[in-house]
Amino acid sequence: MKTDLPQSFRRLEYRPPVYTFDQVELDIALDPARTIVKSRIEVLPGKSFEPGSPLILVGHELEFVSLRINGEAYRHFKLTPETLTIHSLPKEGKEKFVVEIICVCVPERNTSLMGLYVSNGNFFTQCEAEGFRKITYFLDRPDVMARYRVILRAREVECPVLLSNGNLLNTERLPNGWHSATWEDPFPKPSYLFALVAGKLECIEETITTSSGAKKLLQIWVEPHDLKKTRHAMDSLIASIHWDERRFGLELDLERLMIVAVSDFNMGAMENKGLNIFNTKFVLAQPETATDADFANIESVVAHEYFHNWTGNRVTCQDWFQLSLKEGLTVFRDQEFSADQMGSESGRAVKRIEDVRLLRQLQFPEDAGPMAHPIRPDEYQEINNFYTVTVYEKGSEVVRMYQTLLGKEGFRKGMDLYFKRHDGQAVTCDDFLMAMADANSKDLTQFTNWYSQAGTPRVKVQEHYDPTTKQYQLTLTQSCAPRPGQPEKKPFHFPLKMRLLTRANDQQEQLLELTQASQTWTFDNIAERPVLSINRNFSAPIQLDFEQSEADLLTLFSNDDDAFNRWEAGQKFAMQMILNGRLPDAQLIQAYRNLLLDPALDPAFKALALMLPAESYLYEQCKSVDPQKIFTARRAFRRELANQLQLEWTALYQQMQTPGPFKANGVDAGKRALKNLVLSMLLEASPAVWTPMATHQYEIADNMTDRYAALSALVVHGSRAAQDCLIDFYNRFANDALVIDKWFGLQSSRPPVDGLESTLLEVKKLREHAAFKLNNPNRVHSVIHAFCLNNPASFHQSDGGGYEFWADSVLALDPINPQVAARLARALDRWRLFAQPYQDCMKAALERVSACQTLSPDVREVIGKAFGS
Ligand code: B3K
Ligand code: ZN
Repeated sequence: MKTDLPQSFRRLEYRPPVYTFDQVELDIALDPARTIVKSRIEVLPGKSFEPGSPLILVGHELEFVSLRINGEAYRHFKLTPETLTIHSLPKEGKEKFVVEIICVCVPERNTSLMGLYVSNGNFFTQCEAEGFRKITYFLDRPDVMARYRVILRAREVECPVLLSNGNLLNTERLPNGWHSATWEDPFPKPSYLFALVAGKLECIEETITTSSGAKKLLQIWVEPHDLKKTRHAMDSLIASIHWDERRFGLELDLERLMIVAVSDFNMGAMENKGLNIFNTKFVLAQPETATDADFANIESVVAHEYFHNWTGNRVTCQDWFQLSLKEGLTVFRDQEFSADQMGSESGRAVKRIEDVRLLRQLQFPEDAGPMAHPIRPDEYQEINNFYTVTVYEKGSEVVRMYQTLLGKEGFRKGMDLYFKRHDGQAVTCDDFLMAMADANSKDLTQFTNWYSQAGTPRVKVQEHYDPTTKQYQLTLTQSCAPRPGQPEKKPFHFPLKMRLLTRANDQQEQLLELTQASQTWTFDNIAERPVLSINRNFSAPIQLDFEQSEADLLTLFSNDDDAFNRWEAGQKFAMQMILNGRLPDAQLIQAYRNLLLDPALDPAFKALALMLPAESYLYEQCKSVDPQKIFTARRAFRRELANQLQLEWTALYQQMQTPGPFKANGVDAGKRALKNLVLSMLLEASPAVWTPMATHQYEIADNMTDRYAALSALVVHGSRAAQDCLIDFYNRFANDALVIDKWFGLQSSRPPVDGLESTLLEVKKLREHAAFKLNNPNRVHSVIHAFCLNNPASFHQSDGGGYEFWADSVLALDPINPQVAARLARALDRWRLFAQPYQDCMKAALERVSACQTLSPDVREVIGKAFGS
């Protein structure tokens, strides 16, 4: 049979496993060219078992050596490139039997970074979602949970350190310079949580006491020269452990918890049981080499992986369609943790604003494009394509809505019941919803629509105030555009926080629950026309259609007691002006001035309030996008702001200095954020005066935040001084891969500057640079992804040059690393939204990629869907 159509997996086709595994023993002899994997698996009938069923194991790119059943060589099996099917099983498979398999894999040739691979001479694994099948034949699905005992063998000089999940049972010297370590994980786990690490690594360690009084060993393993950069990650880990005890009553269940850093890694980090593996980017930090943003990201990723120990590992997913069960929930938990770490209400608001900015910049476009999917998708071709901002960030918003609807205590009750019911199980999003509903005796049936419907819902706001009756009426009407495969939508259940702002200040915040297509609320005894503050703290992940007058927006921007909505009003005002090609007028400038001068506001909040909406978010407000027009309007708006507020900038640049030794805390970080935003405004307004100042800041900075910000401002403004500083920067940090990534990224992200050559030309040169490597995801991201996904005005050239570069890059990356290529392939998702000539140029580039006969399933799915809607 000819099957040209890519294979799709469907949620509703889920069947429980025919067989399941009890005890698994792995004996792995590590060799970069030929790793021998011996497995011994105790097999039992599973929920879908029928006598005589064959046992179908999956394997990928493995060399099969031998099979034994119950200790005997066995020949009733069939091998295909992806499966090992064992039939005629003893006793028709009704009783426990033991399968022993020997197979071989080749880590040094594995550039996909899934399964077992080599990085800088050390061995690492990545098994989520389906990487374990690249190590041995297995039931590689999350609903098969087994207990693992692992023997690792390697040459001692090359691999002095041998790590796997759980507890270390013993180590042994072996003949010929080999040695071994035996690890046992007491907790049953799915194969995606398996991990091993071996090589020349060193660690810092701490012993802590958890809430029950137990002592736990924490270790962070890195290459020896990076040891001095691990303190912040360790502090973040300890803080996360204590936070989870306090907030959710969840304690670390392991005797030892290890974090390992690796420089070749497809994503941020991975929560393998007891052995979290991290991209170096999310572990290593020192003030001289990492920015405040890096410090904050490390804190949140360390927390995220730690929190998975309960939400993901102890309770895992039945199948990959349920991914948001663990990811949405764990993102919510890490967001709450980071907010709590900020230490103040305004700090919390800053964190909330950052999270919402990200959602709008990345997730809203995804939800409106050809890859749109509900947080629990119904269909996928390649699961790796579904580790998306929708599953993660919108998933987190959905979890946040439970907390808004049920209150913090109600949410905690739901979490407690979830663990009481499902500890040790592989479950579904429905199970989570039922735990929340049952613990609070609340009917959440309608809430399931958040799991099944894609697209950002819109809520239209209509208000009417009657001065004679003193009544205020609010009508909210919801809608959600059709998405691929979902022509009609059922109404969502929204928690909408709102408050009527009056001069008498006599109205409280309220929570409205919008469940119908349209609903009206009447408020009595409102002495005069109020100003509506709605969707406070972004209580629901929606787009509001609300034609609020500029006067009302200004009132909110100046006075709203909800810090999020205060920020929001400024964004909305600026957005409307930019989209209409207007410059900030005197009243808006005055409002910005007041905000900048308000001593009660956090510097970090001010910095966010002065940041204009991202271009990608502006695109989503248009019917047909002219990227150059939007770029020009946004830049003009910013220039005007820069010019009009020069006096304030100059004063702030001084006031926001943080003298004395560098401190990575939130207060100082906020000051640096504002100071550096101000520096770039000053460079815009009077380059002659401020170029030397920026260069000076670059030179004397004792920390990466200030050094990088000054360099970035010089590069973005096309200052002559930028070139010398770039050379200096490279030479200073030539041995620090993560800093060199910044050097590349900075140049690839430069927006167009009049009189300078295009960033595209620069990026092509960077691709030829001796330090550029196509097989290192961080480096590729810093050059190619930064340009194609994060530099819209340079990427969207009217001659289509950016798209040509994109197509070349996708085709070059795909054979090396399909996941990295597929992520890049997403850069043209929204092609139909663009005006001509952009749209036709994008289509031509997509067609060129699509014509390649050997695309990976990852890229094939993304390109196929781009044409599909
Ligand atoms: N669970 C991992 C992501 C795995 C991605 C596989 N392609 C990281 C995380 O979300 O914590
Ligand atoms: Zn996660």
